[in-house]
Amino acid sequence: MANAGHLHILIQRLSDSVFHDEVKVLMPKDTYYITTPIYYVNDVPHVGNAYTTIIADTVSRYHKLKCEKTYLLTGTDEHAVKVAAAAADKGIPTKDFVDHLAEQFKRVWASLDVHYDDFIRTTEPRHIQVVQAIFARLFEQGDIYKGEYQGWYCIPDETFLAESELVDGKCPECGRQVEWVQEENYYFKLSAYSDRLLEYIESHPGFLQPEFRKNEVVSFIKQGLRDVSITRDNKGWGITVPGDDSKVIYVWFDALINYISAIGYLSDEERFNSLWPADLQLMGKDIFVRFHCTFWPAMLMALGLEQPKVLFGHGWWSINGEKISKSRGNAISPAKLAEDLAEESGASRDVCLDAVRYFLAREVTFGVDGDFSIASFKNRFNSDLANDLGNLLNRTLSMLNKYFDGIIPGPKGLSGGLAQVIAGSAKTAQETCDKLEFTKALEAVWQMIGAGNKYVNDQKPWELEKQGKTDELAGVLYSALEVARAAAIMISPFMPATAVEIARQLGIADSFAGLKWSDITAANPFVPGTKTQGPDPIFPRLGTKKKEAKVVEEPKPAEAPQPEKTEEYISYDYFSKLKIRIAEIKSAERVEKADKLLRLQVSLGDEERQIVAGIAKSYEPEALIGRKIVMLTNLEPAKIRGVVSNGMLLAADGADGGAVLLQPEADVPAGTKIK
Ligand code: ME8
Repeated sequence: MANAGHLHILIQRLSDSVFHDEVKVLMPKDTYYITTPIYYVNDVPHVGNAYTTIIADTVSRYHKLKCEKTYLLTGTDEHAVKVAAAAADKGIPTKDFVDHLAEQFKRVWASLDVHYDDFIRTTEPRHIQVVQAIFARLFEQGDIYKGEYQGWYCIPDETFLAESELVDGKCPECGRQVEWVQEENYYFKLSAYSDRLLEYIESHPGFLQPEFRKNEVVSFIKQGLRDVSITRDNKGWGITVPGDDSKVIYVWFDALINYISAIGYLSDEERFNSLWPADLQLMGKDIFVRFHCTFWPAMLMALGLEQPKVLFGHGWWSINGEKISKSRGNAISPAKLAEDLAEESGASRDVCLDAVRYFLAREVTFGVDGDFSIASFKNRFNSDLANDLGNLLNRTLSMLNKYFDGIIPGPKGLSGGLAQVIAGSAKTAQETCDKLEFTKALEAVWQMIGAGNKYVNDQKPWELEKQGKTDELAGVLYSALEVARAAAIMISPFMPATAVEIARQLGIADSFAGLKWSDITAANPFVPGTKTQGPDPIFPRLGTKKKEAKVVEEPKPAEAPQPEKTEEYISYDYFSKLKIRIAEIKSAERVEKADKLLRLQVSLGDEERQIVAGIAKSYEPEALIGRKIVMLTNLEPAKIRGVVSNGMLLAADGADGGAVLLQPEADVPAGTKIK
């Protein structure tokens, strides 16, 4: 261990080099700054971690839509004892292990359409340097001191615990075994901040949300705060104490600092000032009271920094009534859920992912606990998405096709009081989103969608057409289209891909990305003559896999005319998007436990692909090697029975219900285009 003089000099140097006490011109804060917890990299993310991150992404998108600059930070917490233990379990060097998992987290967030602005890893030098500098400074100013720690430590929760806090000798939070720790350690003087913390919380309503959790914090502080041991013996993993290599810094002291190290604290003053204080720090209730509402604010006070505007501790998801846990094998991955749903419903994977995002925001009041069950998820999919939102779009576009060749008439203005309905819904959705009341915001949007559907039912456009009331008919369809457009804007923070798909079908794809929240109520938003696309039902009802089955038109009372059976045409443009090529089969094998499926490796000349094809009943795998087939190459990759299929083999329906392969009449090389 370094001697005291040496330590003092080192600390002095670090502290001097990075602290700028005499702050010069302060740049104003101009960006809405949101953080998620940084997740432990002892495993891949599950629906719980995804929940916080998806909500953070939704909030960020919502503020962007309101034309605010936003900044979303997420990342990984890599120095925990349990992270090193998980690496050791797998026999992988800890650094390699965390590098791999950090990449996994990034991939998962990308697959969930989460757009973060920065991803901080606590093993990055930019973070380590700030943690050490802060340690040095707080040591120097007396907020950190050296002492002997004797007590308990819970590794899963990475928490120091007093004897009196244990329940039946176990961790009060997670109920697991604790380990006895007796070490000379450095302490943070948390006890000195009790009064200031209470005073701050009481004088800043809204600082800790939801309100009922604030009360928990207040009673926790009132029970009396003990100083926190903020180092552990150095066992080869963690940020070392500056000047004392025998110790590493306690993972929570290290981790909390990410919220400021990532945005330029001590390295880029201008950037830091444009972002701090954070507008919203999100986390689950597990790490709310002790860490984020007590330790973190006290650390900020010690550093003389402003407090975040809102610390929000949301509730806990269970799955089918059970705690989410790897050992129970119930840790749902939202991306996998979306893929399974896509396979089951025939909807696109992105839309199914949006359905998961929608469910998480809609099902449970933000702040309280919720239960995730596939049954309730499917229920919402069918009722809210397929029946309400999908139906409004499909029926309107379908009638527009039939009566007006798919061209938006206008400008028509809104009839049936729908202007007020849209304005009212936008107002409520905004007020509630601002208060993080997402269930209420989505309810307001769905009330508007319901009003749009009811309006179409009441106006009976099919009768107006029969009566030759073309102008009125145009007005009705126009109004319904405006409701669909307003819904697309309002849902875009929650369901970004779906919103874009609605915009595409409405023929407004080009302008959609530039729309703002205030455009929800723009007068006559459609350029007359706009050609709509589709309808291409976005949410096929579960249980009706075939997409073309669900253009749900008006309910048909006896007097309603039956829609004519017409061929559904597609434009050449649409067709030209299909990339069909000749492929050559290189290998073929049966897919386990799927008697109709073959896994094929095919060559497209310049690349190899794997596809899954339902031809096992008609062809023996061996007979296929070297055979040329026709393949749709730009179909979204999908997992079929757990096997990735990257393209689709095209075959004719055989008379016996089997498949008949298509073959070019003359030999053409693999990769040849078909048009
Ligand atoms: O605590 N329901 O990381 P962590 C809802 N590294 N949210 C859940 C959840 C569930 N069942 N399970 C997890 C850590 N979460 C520290 C944080 S921050 C400076 C350091 C979410 O990987 C929720 O946000 O254990 C919770 O707070 C977080 O994941 C815990 O992630």
